[in-house]
Amino acid sequence: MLRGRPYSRNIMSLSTKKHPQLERLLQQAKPVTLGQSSKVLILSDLHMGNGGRRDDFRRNAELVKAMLESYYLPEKYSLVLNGDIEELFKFPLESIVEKWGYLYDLFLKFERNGFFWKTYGNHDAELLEEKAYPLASSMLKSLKFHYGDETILVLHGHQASVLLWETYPIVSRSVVFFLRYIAKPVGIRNFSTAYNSRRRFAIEKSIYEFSNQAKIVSIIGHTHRPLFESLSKVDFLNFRIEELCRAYPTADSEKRAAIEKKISAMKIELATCYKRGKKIGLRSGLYNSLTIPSVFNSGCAIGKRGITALEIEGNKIRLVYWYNGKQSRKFTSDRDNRPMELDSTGFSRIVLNEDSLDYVFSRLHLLA
Ligand SMILES: [Mn+2]
Repeated sequence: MLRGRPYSRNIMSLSTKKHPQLERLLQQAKPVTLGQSSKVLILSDLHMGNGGRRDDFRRNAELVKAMLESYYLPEKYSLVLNGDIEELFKFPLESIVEKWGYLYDLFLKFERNGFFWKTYGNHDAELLEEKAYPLASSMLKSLKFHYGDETILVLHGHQASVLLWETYPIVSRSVVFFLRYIAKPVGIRNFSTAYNSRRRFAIEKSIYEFSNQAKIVSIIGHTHRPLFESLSKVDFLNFRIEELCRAYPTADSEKRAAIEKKISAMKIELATCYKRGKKIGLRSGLYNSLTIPSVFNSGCAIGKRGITALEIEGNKIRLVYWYNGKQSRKFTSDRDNRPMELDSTGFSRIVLNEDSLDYVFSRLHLLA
């Protein structure tokens, strides 16, 4: 009668072996317990260079300094830098430390709020072994937050790549050589960050599958594409428009007007996303029908218009966007969130999306 059981268990054990490297990163991750009053900022992909023209970080350096120094540090946040903080494919470490040394001091100050950790990415993998590196004592391969009985794995995400040079430090060293000494003089621009949408999608999909199997939430960076509850901006807009259309028939006239306004704003936003489709990697369809909210991505800190980041505050998780309010257009959020201006800096923060971790894990356990 029970004949079916061992068979299905076999299938299970086969499928967990599909991602041995991710499994190892989960097992060996540094454990950190989160409490109801914990506050954590997760930032990734700063790609700091030497401050010159080819340094993609340069344009947002002031913003990063201001948000860390005047907001997250006094607000008592701990800090996780989730990989690709230095751009070692293009610049030697010494030139980066020389230019951005004051930021290293600032990062380390977050230890007094609780903790400061830095995971390695493919562009800064060398630093795992580098003893003379200013942040050496904070370097990790991955870390895991314990939230009650639940686990949130924080890793850069390149480990899910099938490309050897993105995954293994030894292979990447020859790539570093290629990029620094050959690609640079010849003028191949952004060779290393030219992620096409198929590759991004493959990485997101592996981490999505793995997280669902392990019944954990993963927080990644690497692809530079923000994800909240496994949804990209395009997915999110589609879902929200769908929800609003459903709410419309039963709404009163005042609410209907509000819904109409929201939908037309989101349609414009969506059209803009499709127009920029190639660049942002439109590929979607991680899911058959139901979305399991198991993957979050902090995006990156080298955006032309601003920076995305993830915040955990007690039982809440948020995707936030920081930008220069004097230069960028006013940012609209469907959630009626007002931007918060940071004193007189001209920089603003807006919450793009927020949910409770209890909701996230309930949904994960019900659906995965
Ligand atoms: Mn990366």
